[in-house]
Amino acid sequence: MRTLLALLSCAGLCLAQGTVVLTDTSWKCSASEPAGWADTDFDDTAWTPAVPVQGPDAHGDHYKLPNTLGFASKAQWIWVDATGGSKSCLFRHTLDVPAGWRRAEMLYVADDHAHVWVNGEQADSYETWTGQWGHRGCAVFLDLTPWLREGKNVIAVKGINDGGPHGLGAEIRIDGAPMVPRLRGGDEALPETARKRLDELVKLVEAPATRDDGTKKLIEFSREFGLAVAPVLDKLAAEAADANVAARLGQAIDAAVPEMMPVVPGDGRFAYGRMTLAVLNTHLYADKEPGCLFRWAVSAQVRAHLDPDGVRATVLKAAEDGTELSAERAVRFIGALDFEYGRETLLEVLKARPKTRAGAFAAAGLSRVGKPEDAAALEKAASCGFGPTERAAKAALRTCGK
Ligand SMILES: [Ca+2]
Repeated sequence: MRTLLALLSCAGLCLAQGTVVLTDTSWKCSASEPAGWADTDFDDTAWTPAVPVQGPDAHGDHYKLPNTLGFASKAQWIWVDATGGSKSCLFRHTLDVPAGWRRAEMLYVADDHAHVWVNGEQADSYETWTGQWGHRGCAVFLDLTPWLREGKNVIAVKGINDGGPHGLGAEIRIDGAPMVPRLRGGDEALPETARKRLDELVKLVEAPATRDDGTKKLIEFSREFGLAVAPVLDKLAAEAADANVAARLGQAIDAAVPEMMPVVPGDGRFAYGRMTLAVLNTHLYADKEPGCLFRWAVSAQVRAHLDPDGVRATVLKAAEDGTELSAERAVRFIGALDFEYGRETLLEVLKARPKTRAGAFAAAGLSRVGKPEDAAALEKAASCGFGPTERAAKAALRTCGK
């Protein structure tokens, strides 16, 4: 109990650092792919240290790793060789997870693709073409709680380069400061003027008076509120019957992009961190993005602060009625959002789909926001027969003080 109190006290009073793993020369690499290479007990002593590489940095500050991760991370782009002679690269990193751990997060990005295994189980994939490259926070947020265990763990990643720049970048935190800053109102709340403009924006997106008027205003708003509305603009542009409207939209978006892509350090909050429910819906039901893009998580959190009922209804619908993929994405949103009122949704998904990835991520989410009264559902999930859910449920039970 004393340990628990100390942990809680530290979490509340300071930014606990916990265990932090960054991509750097401590990772091991191989250009060839031996059998069993992602397994925990694979012998990687002959593998070489990862080589820090330039990655896509030459394309501009927007592509630098801190910008793609969304904060001033000290992680480095790494690969098996400096020149990128190898089209694919296997990475391994061994880490010790302390007893009683409760939360584990990974934020990662790759040029061009990555597949992530934890202790031999595939946990996630990253697709560069749906990664919103060059946008602050375009990395994917992966909750590692369903896969980690106390003691020795191995994170294994297969990076694939389609050509040109190459690299993998990641930051992992065990019981560290949450990667998504939590909104609590007060000083962090958006000003009333911004709230009014957001309401106006939502109306424009959902029912513009005329397409031309609506799109013009959307462009103005997009400059102010950032990239969260860009997909809506793209959609409108694609649908515009009037080719001139589409052309003007395209030009306007191109002109606005440099303004809308804040580069780290900038201010502490993502300037594009606003979204509409329509955009959130589009993302939840997208059929390509496998993970939870970090910038969308931040955007959704800001939106959730403004419109908790709207976000809850939108995410809950995807979690309950969607496909396995949309359910997983919805749950991963709630987990990344770290907002307490998502707790009931997580519980519902955990009960309805315990033996799925969505269920595993739901249990993981409860490791952040769970309460003692969740213990019965979590105890049931902790012996459901699906390893990822069982492990995450046990971590959540520790959060709940059980
Ligand atoms: Ca590339």
